[in-house]
Amino acid sequence: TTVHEPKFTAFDDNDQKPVGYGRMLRKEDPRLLRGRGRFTDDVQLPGMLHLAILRSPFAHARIVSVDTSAAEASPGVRLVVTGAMLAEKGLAWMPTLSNDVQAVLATDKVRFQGQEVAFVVATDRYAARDALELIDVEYDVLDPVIDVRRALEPDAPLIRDDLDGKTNNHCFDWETGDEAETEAVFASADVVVQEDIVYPRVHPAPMETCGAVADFDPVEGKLKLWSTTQAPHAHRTLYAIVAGLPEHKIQVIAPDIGGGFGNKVPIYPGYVCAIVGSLLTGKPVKWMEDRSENLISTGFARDYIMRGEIAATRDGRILAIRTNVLADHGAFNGTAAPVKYPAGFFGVFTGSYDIQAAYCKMTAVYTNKAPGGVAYACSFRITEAVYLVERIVDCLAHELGMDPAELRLKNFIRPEQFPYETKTGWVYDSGNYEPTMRLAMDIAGYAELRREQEAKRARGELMGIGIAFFTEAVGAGPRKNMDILGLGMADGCELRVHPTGKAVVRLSVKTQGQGHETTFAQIVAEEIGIPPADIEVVHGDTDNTPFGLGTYGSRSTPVSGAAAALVARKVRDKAQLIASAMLEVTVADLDWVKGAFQVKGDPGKSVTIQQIAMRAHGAGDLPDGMEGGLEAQICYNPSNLTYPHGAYICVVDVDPGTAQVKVRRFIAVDDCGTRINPMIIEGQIHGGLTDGVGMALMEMIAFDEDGNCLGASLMDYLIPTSLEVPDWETGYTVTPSPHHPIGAKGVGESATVGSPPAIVNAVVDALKPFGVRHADMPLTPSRVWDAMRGQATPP
Ligand code: MCN
Ligand code: CUN
Repeated sequence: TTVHEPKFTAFDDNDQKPVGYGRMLRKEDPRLLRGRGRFTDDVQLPGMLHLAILRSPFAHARIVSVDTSAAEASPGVRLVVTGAMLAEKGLAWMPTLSNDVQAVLATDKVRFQGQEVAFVVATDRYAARDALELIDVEYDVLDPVIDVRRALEPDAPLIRDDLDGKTNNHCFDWETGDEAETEAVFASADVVVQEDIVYPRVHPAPMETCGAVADFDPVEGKLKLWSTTQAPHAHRTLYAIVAGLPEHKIQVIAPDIGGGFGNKVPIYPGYVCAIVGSLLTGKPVKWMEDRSENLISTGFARDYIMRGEIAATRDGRILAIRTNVLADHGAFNGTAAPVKYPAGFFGVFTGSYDIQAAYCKMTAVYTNKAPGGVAYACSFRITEAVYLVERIVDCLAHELGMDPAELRLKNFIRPEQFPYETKTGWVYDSGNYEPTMRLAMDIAGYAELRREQEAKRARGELMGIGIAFFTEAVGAGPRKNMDILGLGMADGCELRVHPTGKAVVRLSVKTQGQGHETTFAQIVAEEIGIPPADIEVVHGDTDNTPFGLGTYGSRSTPVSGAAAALVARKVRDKAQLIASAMLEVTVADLDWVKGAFQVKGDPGKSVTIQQIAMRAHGAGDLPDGMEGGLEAQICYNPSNLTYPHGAYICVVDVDPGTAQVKVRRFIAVDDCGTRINPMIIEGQIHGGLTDGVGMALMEMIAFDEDGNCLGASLMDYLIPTSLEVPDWETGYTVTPSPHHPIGAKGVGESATVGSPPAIVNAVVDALKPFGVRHADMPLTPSRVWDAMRGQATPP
């Protein structure tokens, strides 16, 4: 099916909402919109103390001494802790999610500006912050390594001298595809195009910064931790391993979260400090970072320097793609990706095209910058992969003098080729690319836009049309290939139907704004016919939900969504047995009509799911051997990822006098398989497209040569508002996933993945009269101005 949704669509009122899938107002909104949300910073406990962190002003420096005496004497201060004190307890270092270690508090050296050096616990936030200024740290400043290329020079200062035997700043090497085969195809190709493409360091900057409240009860021996986490169960197990506490003595609660965008996947030193603070004071301790702390010290995104090469025939048949990547991982490898995938899912850089060979070689290095890398709606680095392939395909179109839409249409994987195994070993489950592309072109009025552009060019006006077509791989596991520190990427789900037919579904994933309280109720409703309003979603509390790996990589719908559908089917199967006893017919004689079982051919004889629920708990007889109750539990291990796709078209106008870029139109056609709640999907797309405008035109975390972060506030790190973005024009196609129980694919990161290349392709297209083939993000007026004058802006 292909449908063009109107720009403005009304949604059904909650009272008349359809059961199951469809547009439905979010169940969480009455709470959130009326200020009744409960975020980590809203947690208030009796006797609670407040924690503040002293951070390094330098990117690279040896710690000579730390004097905390004045801070300890400051009013309200209860505790001051340094790295040396943590080292005595064996807690100065903690494991990262990618088998590296990271300092909780620096002991020997500081390795990036903003690194945690000491913390103060005091009676209020102000007393804690004031005391930070009284801590006297003597630093011996060292030369920092800021440029990723400098990191590999033999005489570059050594950053990770804490690692045994380490003599350079090399972090890891990684490769995928067949080098020799790819070389052979390149050697015999008619046309080879090469371009150096940088995806700069950016930051997810969620509205709510990171924080935690730790409450250790010394009598029970139990730690309760409220924290801004996208993966409560994974965090709990890691705390258990590090702290030596059993998991049942740790309860991780992720309350309402004000945006995560991957920023809330890693375990940050601040969380550990809050736990230590509570252990040492015997009081609850709250830590909330401020905006600058969030921007300078928490998980960044991207920072890939990529050399892209593409080989093709003269008539535009793409043969091979090759890339060489220099990856900046900062001071510690704190990437949150499945362990066997150190570069995340960058391996899908072959995009949506049927090609003969592909190869990628990557070198990752340490630099004196904050750790992170996998964040900002990246689908595990698919943002970088899609940017690379969609930019290099446009470079090829430029060289061949071919229309970029035509070039893409000519090379798409064809529908009959699915499931399609790429040259780097990814099995795309399903796809039908051409209709998606044609729909985007129809909505855009592509041919007419090209005519308009030609007329404008003749008048010296700069208008650009950019296309990006993407395929994503989302929904990690299966657990045999994918794990985080040994924890397999599968998800549990539990469903209980109460006697009156109301239900509770417990999830291991956790929303940060994606609307899970609504959509997971809809999935269950669709399967067992109980209205979504009668289904409560419980999540974000390890004591009250089954184990699972959490929300990131748009895996909630592909993995937990499948679990929710299957657990509901399990309940329905039991309900059917009960119905057959109630109606005195065999199971085979029953039809399921949403919400009730009906005797075949006799619609008058039926029982509703609510009647069945009462019987399951009630006084009457149940079939022989059946236990009472109506509930089930499942752990879903996906057989493959899901592969959503989309076609994006962007129209920009560039002011020839000021080089200012205006995004005039943006058309996004997405295919995420079966659509659970179209309104929520649109919200996800609108948000991701806005992110794309930010990354393409405004956002960059830059550093000066001393390693000072130049994007430490929202005055310097620019994020877009409604003023910078157009009215989004969306459409969709539906190609269900064949292996997902309801055919749904993930969508939460699609727009962030697909929009930056569409916007950059549009700007570069606008600059075609200047002979420009590539310019690096963010395309600020000064960069566009330089590009128009044939100058590359230094990174
Ligand atoms: N959905 C649907 N039909 C589909 C697919 C999804 O109705 N076929 C709905 C889902 O039910 C869910 C939402 O769309 O309510 C997103 O689902 P999914 O694609 O499974 O993604 P996740 O729920 O796993 O969300 C994670 C994803 C990631 S990794 C980032 S980063 C990101 C994103 O979501 N962070 C966000 N979108 C965000 N949106 C908000 N508001 N806040 C964030 O922090
Ligand atoms: Cu890469 S950001 Mo999301 O996967 O949480």
